This record gives sequence, structure tokens and C-alpha cells, in this order.
Amino acid sequence: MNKPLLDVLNGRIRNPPPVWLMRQAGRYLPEYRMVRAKAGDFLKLCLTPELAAEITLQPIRRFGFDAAILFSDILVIPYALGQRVWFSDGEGPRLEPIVDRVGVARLGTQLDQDLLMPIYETIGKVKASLAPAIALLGFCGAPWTVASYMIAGQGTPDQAPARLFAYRDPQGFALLIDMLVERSANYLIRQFEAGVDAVQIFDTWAGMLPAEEFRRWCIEPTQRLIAKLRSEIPAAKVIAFPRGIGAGICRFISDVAVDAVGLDWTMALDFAHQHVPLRVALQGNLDPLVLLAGGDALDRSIDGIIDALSGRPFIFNLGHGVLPQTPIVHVEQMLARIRER
Ligand code: 1CP
Repeated sequence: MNKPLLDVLNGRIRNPPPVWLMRQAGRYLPEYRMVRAKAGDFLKLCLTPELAAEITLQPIRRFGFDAAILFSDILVIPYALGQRVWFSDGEGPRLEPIVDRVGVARLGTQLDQDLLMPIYETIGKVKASLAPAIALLGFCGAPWTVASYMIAGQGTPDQAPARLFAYRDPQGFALLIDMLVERSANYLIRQFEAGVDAVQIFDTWAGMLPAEEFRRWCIEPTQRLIAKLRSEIPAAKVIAFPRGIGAGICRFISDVAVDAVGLDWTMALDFAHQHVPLRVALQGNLDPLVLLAGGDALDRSIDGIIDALSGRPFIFNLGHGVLPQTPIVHVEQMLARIRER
């Protein structure tokens, strides 16, 4: 069956481009807030197949996006490695911080697959009720981004705790990164076996590192993760989202074998178009704030992106996740604009 998003990942140009949004299931949707309120606990939501499948499908029913993304979180990996993880309301995720090498050694050596089983079950359920033209995306966090939460124990503006850890004890930090490479590859392999069509690797904090550390902690581990994934699933389609890397995209693309790269909203599209070879699709990069603002600014931004990238394999998306205050009519306006041009 013909899935526009997979077509693009296979190097073809689609007009209009396929579209999905990072965080397309979430708090801007009243139907999400209802299920979320009933479930109470966010992790429970991720680990209950009926609820996670329902939430994954909500934005597809409402908007008809070209891809569904598994509803889960990047922090289920630390959880399955035995770290304490919880989500306190209004404050975001919390983890028991890993402060030194001893803390790294205390983690489980294997993923607790029993804990992750509900996620693979969710994939099966979603797959069974998804129209054939719609792709199902799995995902994981990149090792650097996941490690940064494991060390800080929470979101931070600059990932200082993980950067300090890596400067003070590079070998100890490498132990954690290597463990995440192995386990995340294993997790993605299981997602493909359960039925996802492609995966996205979220490296939200890739842009926080100096060039040499970017190479060592983002580029190199991500490349190893993908190589390990493809040693089991040779045809695995992979989208990377290394946020905030600017000109670092040149190095990233030459060293990491991805089928598409997600651009954050600060990336200049003429630069990306010029430096990313045509065999790698581009994805992005509408500013989530312009989707919130709506109006002429939204139409102009959409036109600018499509005009810049419609001559190459391209997937329309935001430059980061949908903001909770985003009006639903603006998402409808966006889709109409993309599809009626
Ligand atoms: O209160 C709520 O309802 C929870 C809000 C929420 C949601 C809807 C969190 C907590 N996670 C999610 C879902 C989620 N997270 C998805 C689902 C699929 C989708 O629709 O896109 C995905 C892919 C993620 C991935 C994720 N989690 C990332 C990478 C992408 C990104 O947005 O940068 C990161 C950094 C996280 C950690 C996390 N989980 C939740 C929050 C609020 C955060 C960010 C914490 C911080 O840095 O302050």
C-alpha cells in the first residue's frame, strides 16, 4: 500500500508533502486532556495499550495526518533500566538523578522487556486500526538527550549537569552512553518487529554541545545506534531530529546514515537545502509559535517552507512540538493551506 510518508523516506517527492506534527497527541486536544485526567498518571497512560493506542489515534481521527506517532515518552528507557521516573503534574518529568559512575553501574544491564511489553502491544493495536495510507512512527530519545535527563533528574535549560559529568568523568559518561546505544537499538528493533513503519530519534538537546563533544556524544553514538538497528532490520527507515545544531548539520549528515533529518525552526532552509544531499529527506520546520499565533503569519510561513523545499523529498512538520495553548482551528488552517496549494 502506498504511504506518502514512506514514499518520501524512499527518496520520492510528494506534492502536497506528507505532514505530521511532533507532539501531535497532547494537551492542545480536549480529547487528550479527558483521557489524561481519567488515567491520572502519565506513565500509566504510556504503559496501558488501550489508552496509549486511543491517544495515538486521536490526532489522526481529528486531522487526518499522514503519520501517527506512538504515544509514549523517551523516558520509558531509563524506567526500564531501573531508574526511578515519575511525572509530577505541571512540573514535567522527574528522575532520581545519577550523580556518578557508581550510579551508572547500578542501572540494570538489560531493558526490563516486561515493562516495555505494553508499548509493543500498543503498536500492534494502532497498526490494526490505521488506514493503509497512514504511516506508524516509533521513536526513542538519542543517547545524549536521554542521558542528560538521567543525570539532571529533570529538564534543564542548558543540560549543565550532563555536560559537567561528561567533562569530569568522560569514561563514566561513555559507559552510560554506550549502554543507551545498545538498549535503545534493542528497543527500536522490537518496535519494528511490532509493526512500526519508521522511527524518529529525538535529540532535543544536540545543540547544547561544543563541536568536539557534539561529535563524541551525539553524532558517534547515534550512528552506532542506527548501525545496530540495521544489523537486525536492514531496511529500517530512520528520521533524526538533532535540534539546534545549526551548521553542525553538515557534519551530522556526512557521518550519520539517516533517511530524513528534522530541522528545528531556527534552521535556514536555503542552507539546509544546499548542504543536505537529495538522498536525505528534510522534515520541518514551522515555528510552533507561529502555529499558535495563526493568521497571515501562519499562511506566509507555510508558503515559505513549501516554496523552499517542495523540489526535494520533504515532510512537513513543526520545528519542535505543538504547544499546549495552540488553537485547533490553526492546525486545521495549516492543513488546508498545505493541501490546497
Ligand atoms: O502532562 C502531560 O500530559 C504530559 C506531557 C507529555 C506528553 C504529551 C510528556 C511529558 N511527554 C509527552 C508525549 C511525548 N513525548 C511524545 C508522544 C508522541 C507525540 O505526539 O509526539 C514524544 C515523542 C515525546 C518525546 C519526548 N519526551 C522528548 C523529545 C521531544 C521533545 O519534545 O523535545 C523529550 C525531551 C521528552 C521529555 C519530556 N516528557 C514530558 C515533558 C514535559 C518532557 C520535557 C521536559 C523538559 O525538558 O522540561
